[in-house]
Amino acid sequence: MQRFDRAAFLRSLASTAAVASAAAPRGARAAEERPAPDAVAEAVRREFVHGYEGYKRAAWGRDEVLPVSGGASDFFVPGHTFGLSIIEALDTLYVMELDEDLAAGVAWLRANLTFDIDGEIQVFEAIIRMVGGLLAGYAATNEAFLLERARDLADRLLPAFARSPTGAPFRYVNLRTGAVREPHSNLAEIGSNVLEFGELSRLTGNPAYRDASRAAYRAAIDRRSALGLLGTDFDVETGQWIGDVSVAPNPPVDSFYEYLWGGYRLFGDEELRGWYRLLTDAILAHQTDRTTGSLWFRHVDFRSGKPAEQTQSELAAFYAGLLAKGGDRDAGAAYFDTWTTVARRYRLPPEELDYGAATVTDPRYWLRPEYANSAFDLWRLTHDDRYRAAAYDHFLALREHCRVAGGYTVVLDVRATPMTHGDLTPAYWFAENMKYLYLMFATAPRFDDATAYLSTEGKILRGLRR
Ligand code: DMJ
Repeated sequence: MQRFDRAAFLRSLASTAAVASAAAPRGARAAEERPAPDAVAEAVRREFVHGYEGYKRAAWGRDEVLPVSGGASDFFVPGHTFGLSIIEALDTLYVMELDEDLAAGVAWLRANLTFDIDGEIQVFEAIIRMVGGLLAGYAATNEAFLLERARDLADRLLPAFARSPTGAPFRYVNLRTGAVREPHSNLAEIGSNVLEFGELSRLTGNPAYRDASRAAYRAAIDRRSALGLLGTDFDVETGQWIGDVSVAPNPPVDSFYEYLWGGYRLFGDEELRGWYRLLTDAILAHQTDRTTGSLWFRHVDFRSGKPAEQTQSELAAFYAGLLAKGGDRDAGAAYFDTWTTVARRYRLPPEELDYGAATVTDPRYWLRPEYANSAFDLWRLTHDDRYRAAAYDHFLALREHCRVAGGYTVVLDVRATPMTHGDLTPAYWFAENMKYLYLMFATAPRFDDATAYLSTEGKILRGLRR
């Protein structure tokens, strides 16, 4: 395997970071031009409440609200709701001290939430959103039934792992029968579960959940190329990669790496740390692209390293924070600068760009949290005011372009003025965007910054104070 020359990489990065910072327009409101941190936190909290009130009015108990039309939609199983937005909101309500709403949400879940449904569910989304949300809700409230429902759901998801010859999970499972479907999966769906399953194993004393996660990781990582890179899509029945490209850190890979690092941080698992380092070094060695003067991550053939597409998804913006958490702080800062330049140019970061051609390939802004997530991670690590400045600008842009009378909605085209609206508050908005922004500015006595660890869906799995 080719050795990664970390020193040379860091030297090249120093010049990239300088270019990116110089290129980034000033414009960000410095500390003295912004309201005091507590006032910013209060403004963010007000906007979260505005969104949650919209959900309560139009869609209470349904998975997601359509804030423009006043309708509602199901996320997992057509015709069945899990109250997903409530589950996603639990720990946000707790840290923001919205206790009446938290109590009402817990009461709704106690009365209505069941997973004994003859319906198929997407394993990955169920784990990060619902197992994680229920565990964070349990951490916030100590309500035993929330842990019990998380365990019940995880038990119904386990056949997706157990019935796979490789250990990497099938994508869908029937909650009642355990029937599995769709072996063609991808890294994010295979490897974004160790935080929720590990925590569940710790809380219940049953190692089955954590063991399933580690087997899934092994199935993919054992099949890495000689360069130390992984593919993107994977057949969980045959153990073969589908296609030749590594799109990391873009989806559908993204949180695969986030969970390797998180599994080490949460459970002290050194093997996960070793894998994280090995695979991250390969990405830094073979996928970084500084041809535009900013730091991007290029798609490559994972066996040969041959460069492919230069598209970049907004979902990859989380990687700035992950790199910094994992010890590559300069690379994380440079990648965050890249996304700040994008955010300032378009006001909100578009869903996808071709950075080589300097074009927007998908102009939507789907209320994505990844840019705020990285600002939050970098702020927690560095306490450098530039991250608060970027976060505050982002908050103002969100409020200006996504706020509607019924809450917060997705944007169809960030290039239009005014921006054209869709009609959805994705449930993750209640878990992520406003929580990251709030915690960057708030005193938040219920959040222990020193010990806190958040999942890819923004669930505070550790570090809530009761
Ligand atoms: C969220 O569900 C999570 O952040 C996930 O890891 C990636 N995508 C969405 C939001 O964009």
